[in-house]
Amino acid sequence: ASQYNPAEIEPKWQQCWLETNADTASEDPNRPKFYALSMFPYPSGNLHMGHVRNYVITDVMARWRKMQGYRVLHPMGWDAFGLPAENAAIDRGSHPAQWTEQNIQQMKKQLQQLGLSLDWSREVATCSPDYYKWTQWLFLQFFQAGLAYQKESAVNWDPIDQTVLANEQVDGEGKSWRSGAKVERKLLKQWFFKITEYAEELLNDLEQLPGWPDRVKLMQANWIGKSVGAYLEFPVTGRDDKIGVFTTRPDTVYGVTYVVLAPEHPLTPKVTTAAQKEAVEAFIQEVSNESELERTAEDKPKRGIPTGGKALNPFTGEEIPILIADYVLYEYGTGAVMGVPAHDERDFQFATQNQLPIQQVIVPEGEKPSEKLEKAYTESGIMINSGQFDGMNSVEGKEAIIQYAEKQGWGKARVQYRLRDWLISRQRYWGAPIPIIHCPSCGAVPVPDEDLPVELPEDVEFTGRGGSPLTQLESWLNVPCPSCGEPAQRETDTMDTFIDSSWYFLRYTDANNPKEAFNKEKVNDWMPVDQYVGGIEHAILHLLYSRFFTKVLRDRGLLNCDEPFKRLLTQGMVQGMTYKNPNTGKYIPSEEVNPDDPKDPNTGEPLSVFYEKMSKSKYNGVDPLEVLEKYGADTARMFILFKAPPEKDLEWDSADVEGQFRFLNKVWRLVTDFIHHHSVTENPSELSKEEKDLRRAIHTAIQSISEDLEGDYQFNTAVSELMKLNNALSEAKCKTSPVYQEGIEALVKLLAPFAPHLTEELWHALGNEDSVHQQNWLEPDPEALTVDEINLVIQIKGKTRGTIAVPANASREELETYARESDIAQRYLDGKEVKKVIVVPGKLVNFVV
Ligand code: ANZ
Ligand code: ZN
Repeated sequence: ASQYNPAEIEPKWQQCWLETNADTASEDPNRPKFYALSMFPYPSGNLHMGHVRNYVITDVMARWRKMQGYRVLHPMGWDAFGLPAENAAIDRGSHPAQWTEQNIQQMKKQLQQLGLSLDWSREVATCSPDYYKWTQWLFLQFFQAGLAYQKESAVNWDPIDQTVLANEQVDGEGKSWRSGAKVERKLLKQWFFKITEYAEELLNDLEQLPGWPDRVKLMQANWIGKSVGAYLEFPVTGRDDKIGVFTTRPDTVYGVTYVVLAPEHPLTPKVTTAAQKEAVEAFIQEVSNESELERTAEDKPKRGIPTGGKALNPFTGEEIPILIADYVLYEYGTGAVMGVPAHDERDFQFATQNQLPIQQVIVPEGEKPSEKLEKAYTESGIMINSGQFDGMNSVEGKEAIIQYAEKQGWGKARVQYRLRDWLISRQRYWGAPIPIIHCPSCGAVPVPDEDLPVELPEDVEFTGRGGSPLTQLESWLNVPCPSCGEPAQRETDTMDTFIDSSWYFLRYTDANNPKEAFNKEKVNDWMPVDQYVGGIEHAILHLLYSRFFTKVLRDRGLLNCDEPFKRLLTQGMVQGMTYKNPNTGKYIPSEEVNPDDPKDPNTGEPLSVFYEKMSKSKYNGVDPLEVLEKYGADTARMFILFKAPPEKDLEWDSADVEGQFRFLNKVWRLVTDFIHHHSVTENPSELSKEEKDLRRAIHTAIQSISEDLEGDYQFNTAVSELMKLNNALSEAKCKTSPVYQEGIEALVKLLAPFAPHLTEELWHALGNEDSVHQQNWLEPDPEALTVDEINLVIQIKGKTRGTIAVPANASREELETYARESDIAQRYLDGKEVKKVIVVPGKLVNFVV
């Protein structure tokens, strides 16, 4: 028999599947649908192992569901707008479109080498005008719904990339996620999407998602950040203004000893006295360059100064000072807080530093107020020093204070979300232009539908300075106003690429429609996505934005579903063996290290060896192409699936890759041996014990593998079951029995979603003309699973003396008789008096003597 040669069979079948459109989604209305989706890649140029793992996982699901009789939609595309293309243009002078297109072609070829059952007829690239025409059209849907608006706002400005960054693109140290530059604050007119209008639904509907990891749902809930409390007003002494605050602890309002405004608050200059003016202005200047994170860092001293102004606490009738401080954020709540140092840690710290009075109004149940508080008491308790509310439990006090405030006209109940509106403007070229024309008389006018797409002009220069090249291209910029015809100017901002990826899964359902973003029937037919697979790094933003889009489009009548992704799997990371010099902190490439005695080649110091997420800077990456070349796609797939459950991290291990290659070779030999050497004899009327045992092994494999896939996609245990089945077949004696043939065919079919090329080749070698991937998934035969004999353990005084084979359905009495009459019992009992017999059906009989 010939050798297993993946280099020969893999390209052959890939070509065949492509030519026969084997993976085009069926639209047969009689089949249930299954929409399997991988997060689409950014076309950086090369696939990495993380991509490979992601797509292989989704592919097994797609192939398996198809065998189960589903019509499967399994598409792929490119998240193709974004900074790297533009940076490459600046560095190398290549146009972003060209750079992107080249990368797409290269990565597409690599994807095809993996044997993924993708429907390429639905391929999308977000940078193509056929796609972004609809991104722009959707923007206008938001605009018409009042969900897209412009606002002057302090933004995160990246001084290197010369662009605005979303809050999420600024890391914990206030640096740009991409350029690493220290982010500055700058005032600019920006476009926003009103995601806050959907905050409540985005939070509540997480409950509709039992198929999502709890961790992801928690991250989303925290991001939305719902707080329940009150809005209370403090009149400014000597003015008509009132300072409104948001508080989660209205029950502490009698303990308010000052109020604090964010320095940027519009009331700041109004309440500031002449004596404090200079100091206040200097302070505002200082704070303006601090990032939000710096301002709120817990371990940092809270800085602030008095404005000289005073306000009235309407509850106590006391006059209290108004201060400004950096820890109060203008963008959250009302941008002002009531200071309760006795019961809030930040306020305690601030009051202590600034010699502000501390007034206790809550004590733990059964305790007296302390002489001097050492730290803030932040729990609930009994209200004191609180007028008519004294003695009340503070939990009930919250409600009572809100009611009282409402009656007096001092405030009301309020729910506050941490979520902010989504800043979508980017001062960049390589994105979808925002389809708006600014007219001096009409304001922001939408580009009429028939003029979409607003195409990116090609004749621009990429200098890397001064923001977007679009602002410099007069011929593109100047257009007549669509409404009044007078000279007007195009919006030069492009959209955040997260917008492109917030609806690509909808476009796949009708990817080639030139007239609509997607047809309503088609989108409703395929949506929601049944299984989404991707990295945990998208747990918050991409998923939240996609959920938001889905809800807005539902409310616009464009589709029916509430949630886009029914089930979500966040696959674990692929980690590589990493060598690091613990003294210098330097990572050492593995080629330079002797694995048996890892030492720094430069200094001779011993290295630490561990697994870490693969990355270029750590020299611990494994290039997928090298693995494909050496072993083929099927081995790479098998290793990835076998090595760890999909949601867990995976440690790359070449010995285990080798192991999977050997396993596939065994399958190859087993099946080709069968084809060449064993002709199957007539069907016997009754199966021998051999045959029955083998049949049980076959159907146990069918049952276990189906369960592994059906439950939580436990591919690793499914592969173990496949190995067991392979062993059972190679050890079987009845190689000319029809049962053996059944087993060989079952092995090929069960292995098909995992190793699609090898199984296709073997399936054809077995004499079949159709594809193994079009076969029906197997059902276990309950009759084959029944065991007709079990091994019964015989014990004397609890000590195991041996086992005997007995019918599986024997009764207690029969079991006892079989045991008594067995040679083992005869030998050990040897006439002794049996005091008691313990029978555990299915397991053992114990004689107590
Ligand atoms: C008085 C008070 C007393 C507060 C107390 C807490 C404990 P979350 O849960 O995050 O919503 N706060 C309100 N707006 C703020 C802003 N713009 N910048 C900084 N802090 C702000 O927290 C709400 C609490 O954070 C509010 O309740 C307010 O302090 C503060 F014993 O009011 B609290
Ligand atoms: Zn006009």
